[in-house]
Amino acid sequence: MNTDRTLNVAVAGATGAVGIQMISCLEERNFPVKSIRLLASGRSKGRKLTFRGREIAVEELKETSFKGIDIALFSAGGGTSEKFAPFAANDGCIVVDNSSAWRMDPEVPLVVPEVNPHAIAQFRNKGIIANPNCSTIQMVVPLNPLHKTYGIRRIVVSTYQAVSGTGKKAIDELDLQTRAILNFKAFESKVYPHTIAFNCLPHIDVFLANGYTKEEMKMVHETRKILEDDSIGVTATTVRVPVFYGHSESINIETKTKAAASDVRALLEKTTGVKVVDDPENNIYPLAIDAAGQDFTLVGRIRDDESIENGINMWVVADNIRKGAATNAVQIAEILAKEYIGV
Ligand code: 25A
Ligand code: L14
Repeated sequence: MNTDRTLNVAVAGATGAVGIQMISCLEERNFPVKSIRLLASGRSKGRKLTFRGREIAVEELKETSFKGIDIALFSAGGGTSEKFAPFAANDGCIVVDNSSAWRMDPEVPLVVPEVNPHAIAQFRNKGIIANPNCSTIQMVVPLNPLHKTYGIRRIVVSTYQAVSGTGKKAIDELDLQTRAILNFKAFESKVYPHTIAFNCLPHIDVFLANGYTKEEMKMVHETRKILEDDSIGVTATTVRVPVFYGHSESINIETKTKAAASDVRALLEKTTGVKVVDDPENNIYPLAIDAAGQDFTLVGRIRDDESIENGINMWVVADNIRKGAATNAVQIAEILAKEYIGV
């Protein structure tokens, strides 16, 4: 039992799009921080970031950075997590990792607090807890109560993903390209293989041998792991769209027993973390620009799929940097602190 009731925290990848949001979430949610260590690559060493009104210098992430740290939030890319998370865990620090490096390791829990908080207990295996992919998180939050009540047989999902998922450099690329095109100026594509401004790219993360992208297969495997049911069929098409913040998803679900759209709406209205935004007569439905900056998963356009017996369609939107990454990681850290560390 920790009697002093505050923790030493580190953020690895602190200067990135998600890292900066993690720092804000720790502040906003009043996480019990005793000290905070901000880590990034050597490029950012000495840069100053603010936490609770105090300037803190960024340090270079090293194997020895985690001595005396209780919880570390990682968001510095898969390679960095793969290399450094074991050093942190070895020093007794619990890692909440936002990269894809550890998610499918059978010993590492993959957690969305509204769905499978009990899995956090498995942090004891490796000292690591994985934060799921942003597109998976916002999908399982509303689908979990449907699966529990009606049983989900199959999911067909298409995503419309914001550039902020790729990090800061992609936010800059969309901004620069949009301005260049509107001003008839020349521009380059450095982050994505094609122009993202005024375009849609059916390509997120790398292509795999089966013709799907890695992002699409993350949605398949991670959904089954979080809902703890390998029998659920999942097929995904993930698309990058010229939006800065907020991923949108068109989700088609086939259930085992009949779920009418009105039942689904009623169930989702009492689901934690979900806000039903569904009044089409008044042009009200979930929008990326409304989801950005808050933590709810917005669900609307809930309707029966009239082409099959037990089918439902919905449109689901969330802030990919907040609920899709930073907020979810801080929620996990809160449960760890309260229920496992005793703070
Ligand atoms: O490796 P992956 O898996 O392909 O991941 C690629 C990127 O995806 C983002 C994140 O980008 C990641 O680096 N990312 C990962 N998961 C994400 C998620 N779920 C996600 N984005 C959204 N949702 P990012 O730019 O937003 O953040 C990167 C952070 O990681 C730090 N970092 C990188 N390598 C590191 C490292 N920290 C420790 N050790 C390493 N080896 C990075 O710090 C940042 O905090 P930084 O100091 O490298 O970057 C500071 C700023 O410098 C700019 N920059 C980036 N690359 C270069 C660069 N400047 C010059 N040359 C470069 N090559 C950026 O603007 C950055 O903000
Ligand atoms: O967390 O949008 O696995 O480019 C890696 C790709 C996050 C989104 C992850 C993107 C994703 C990212």
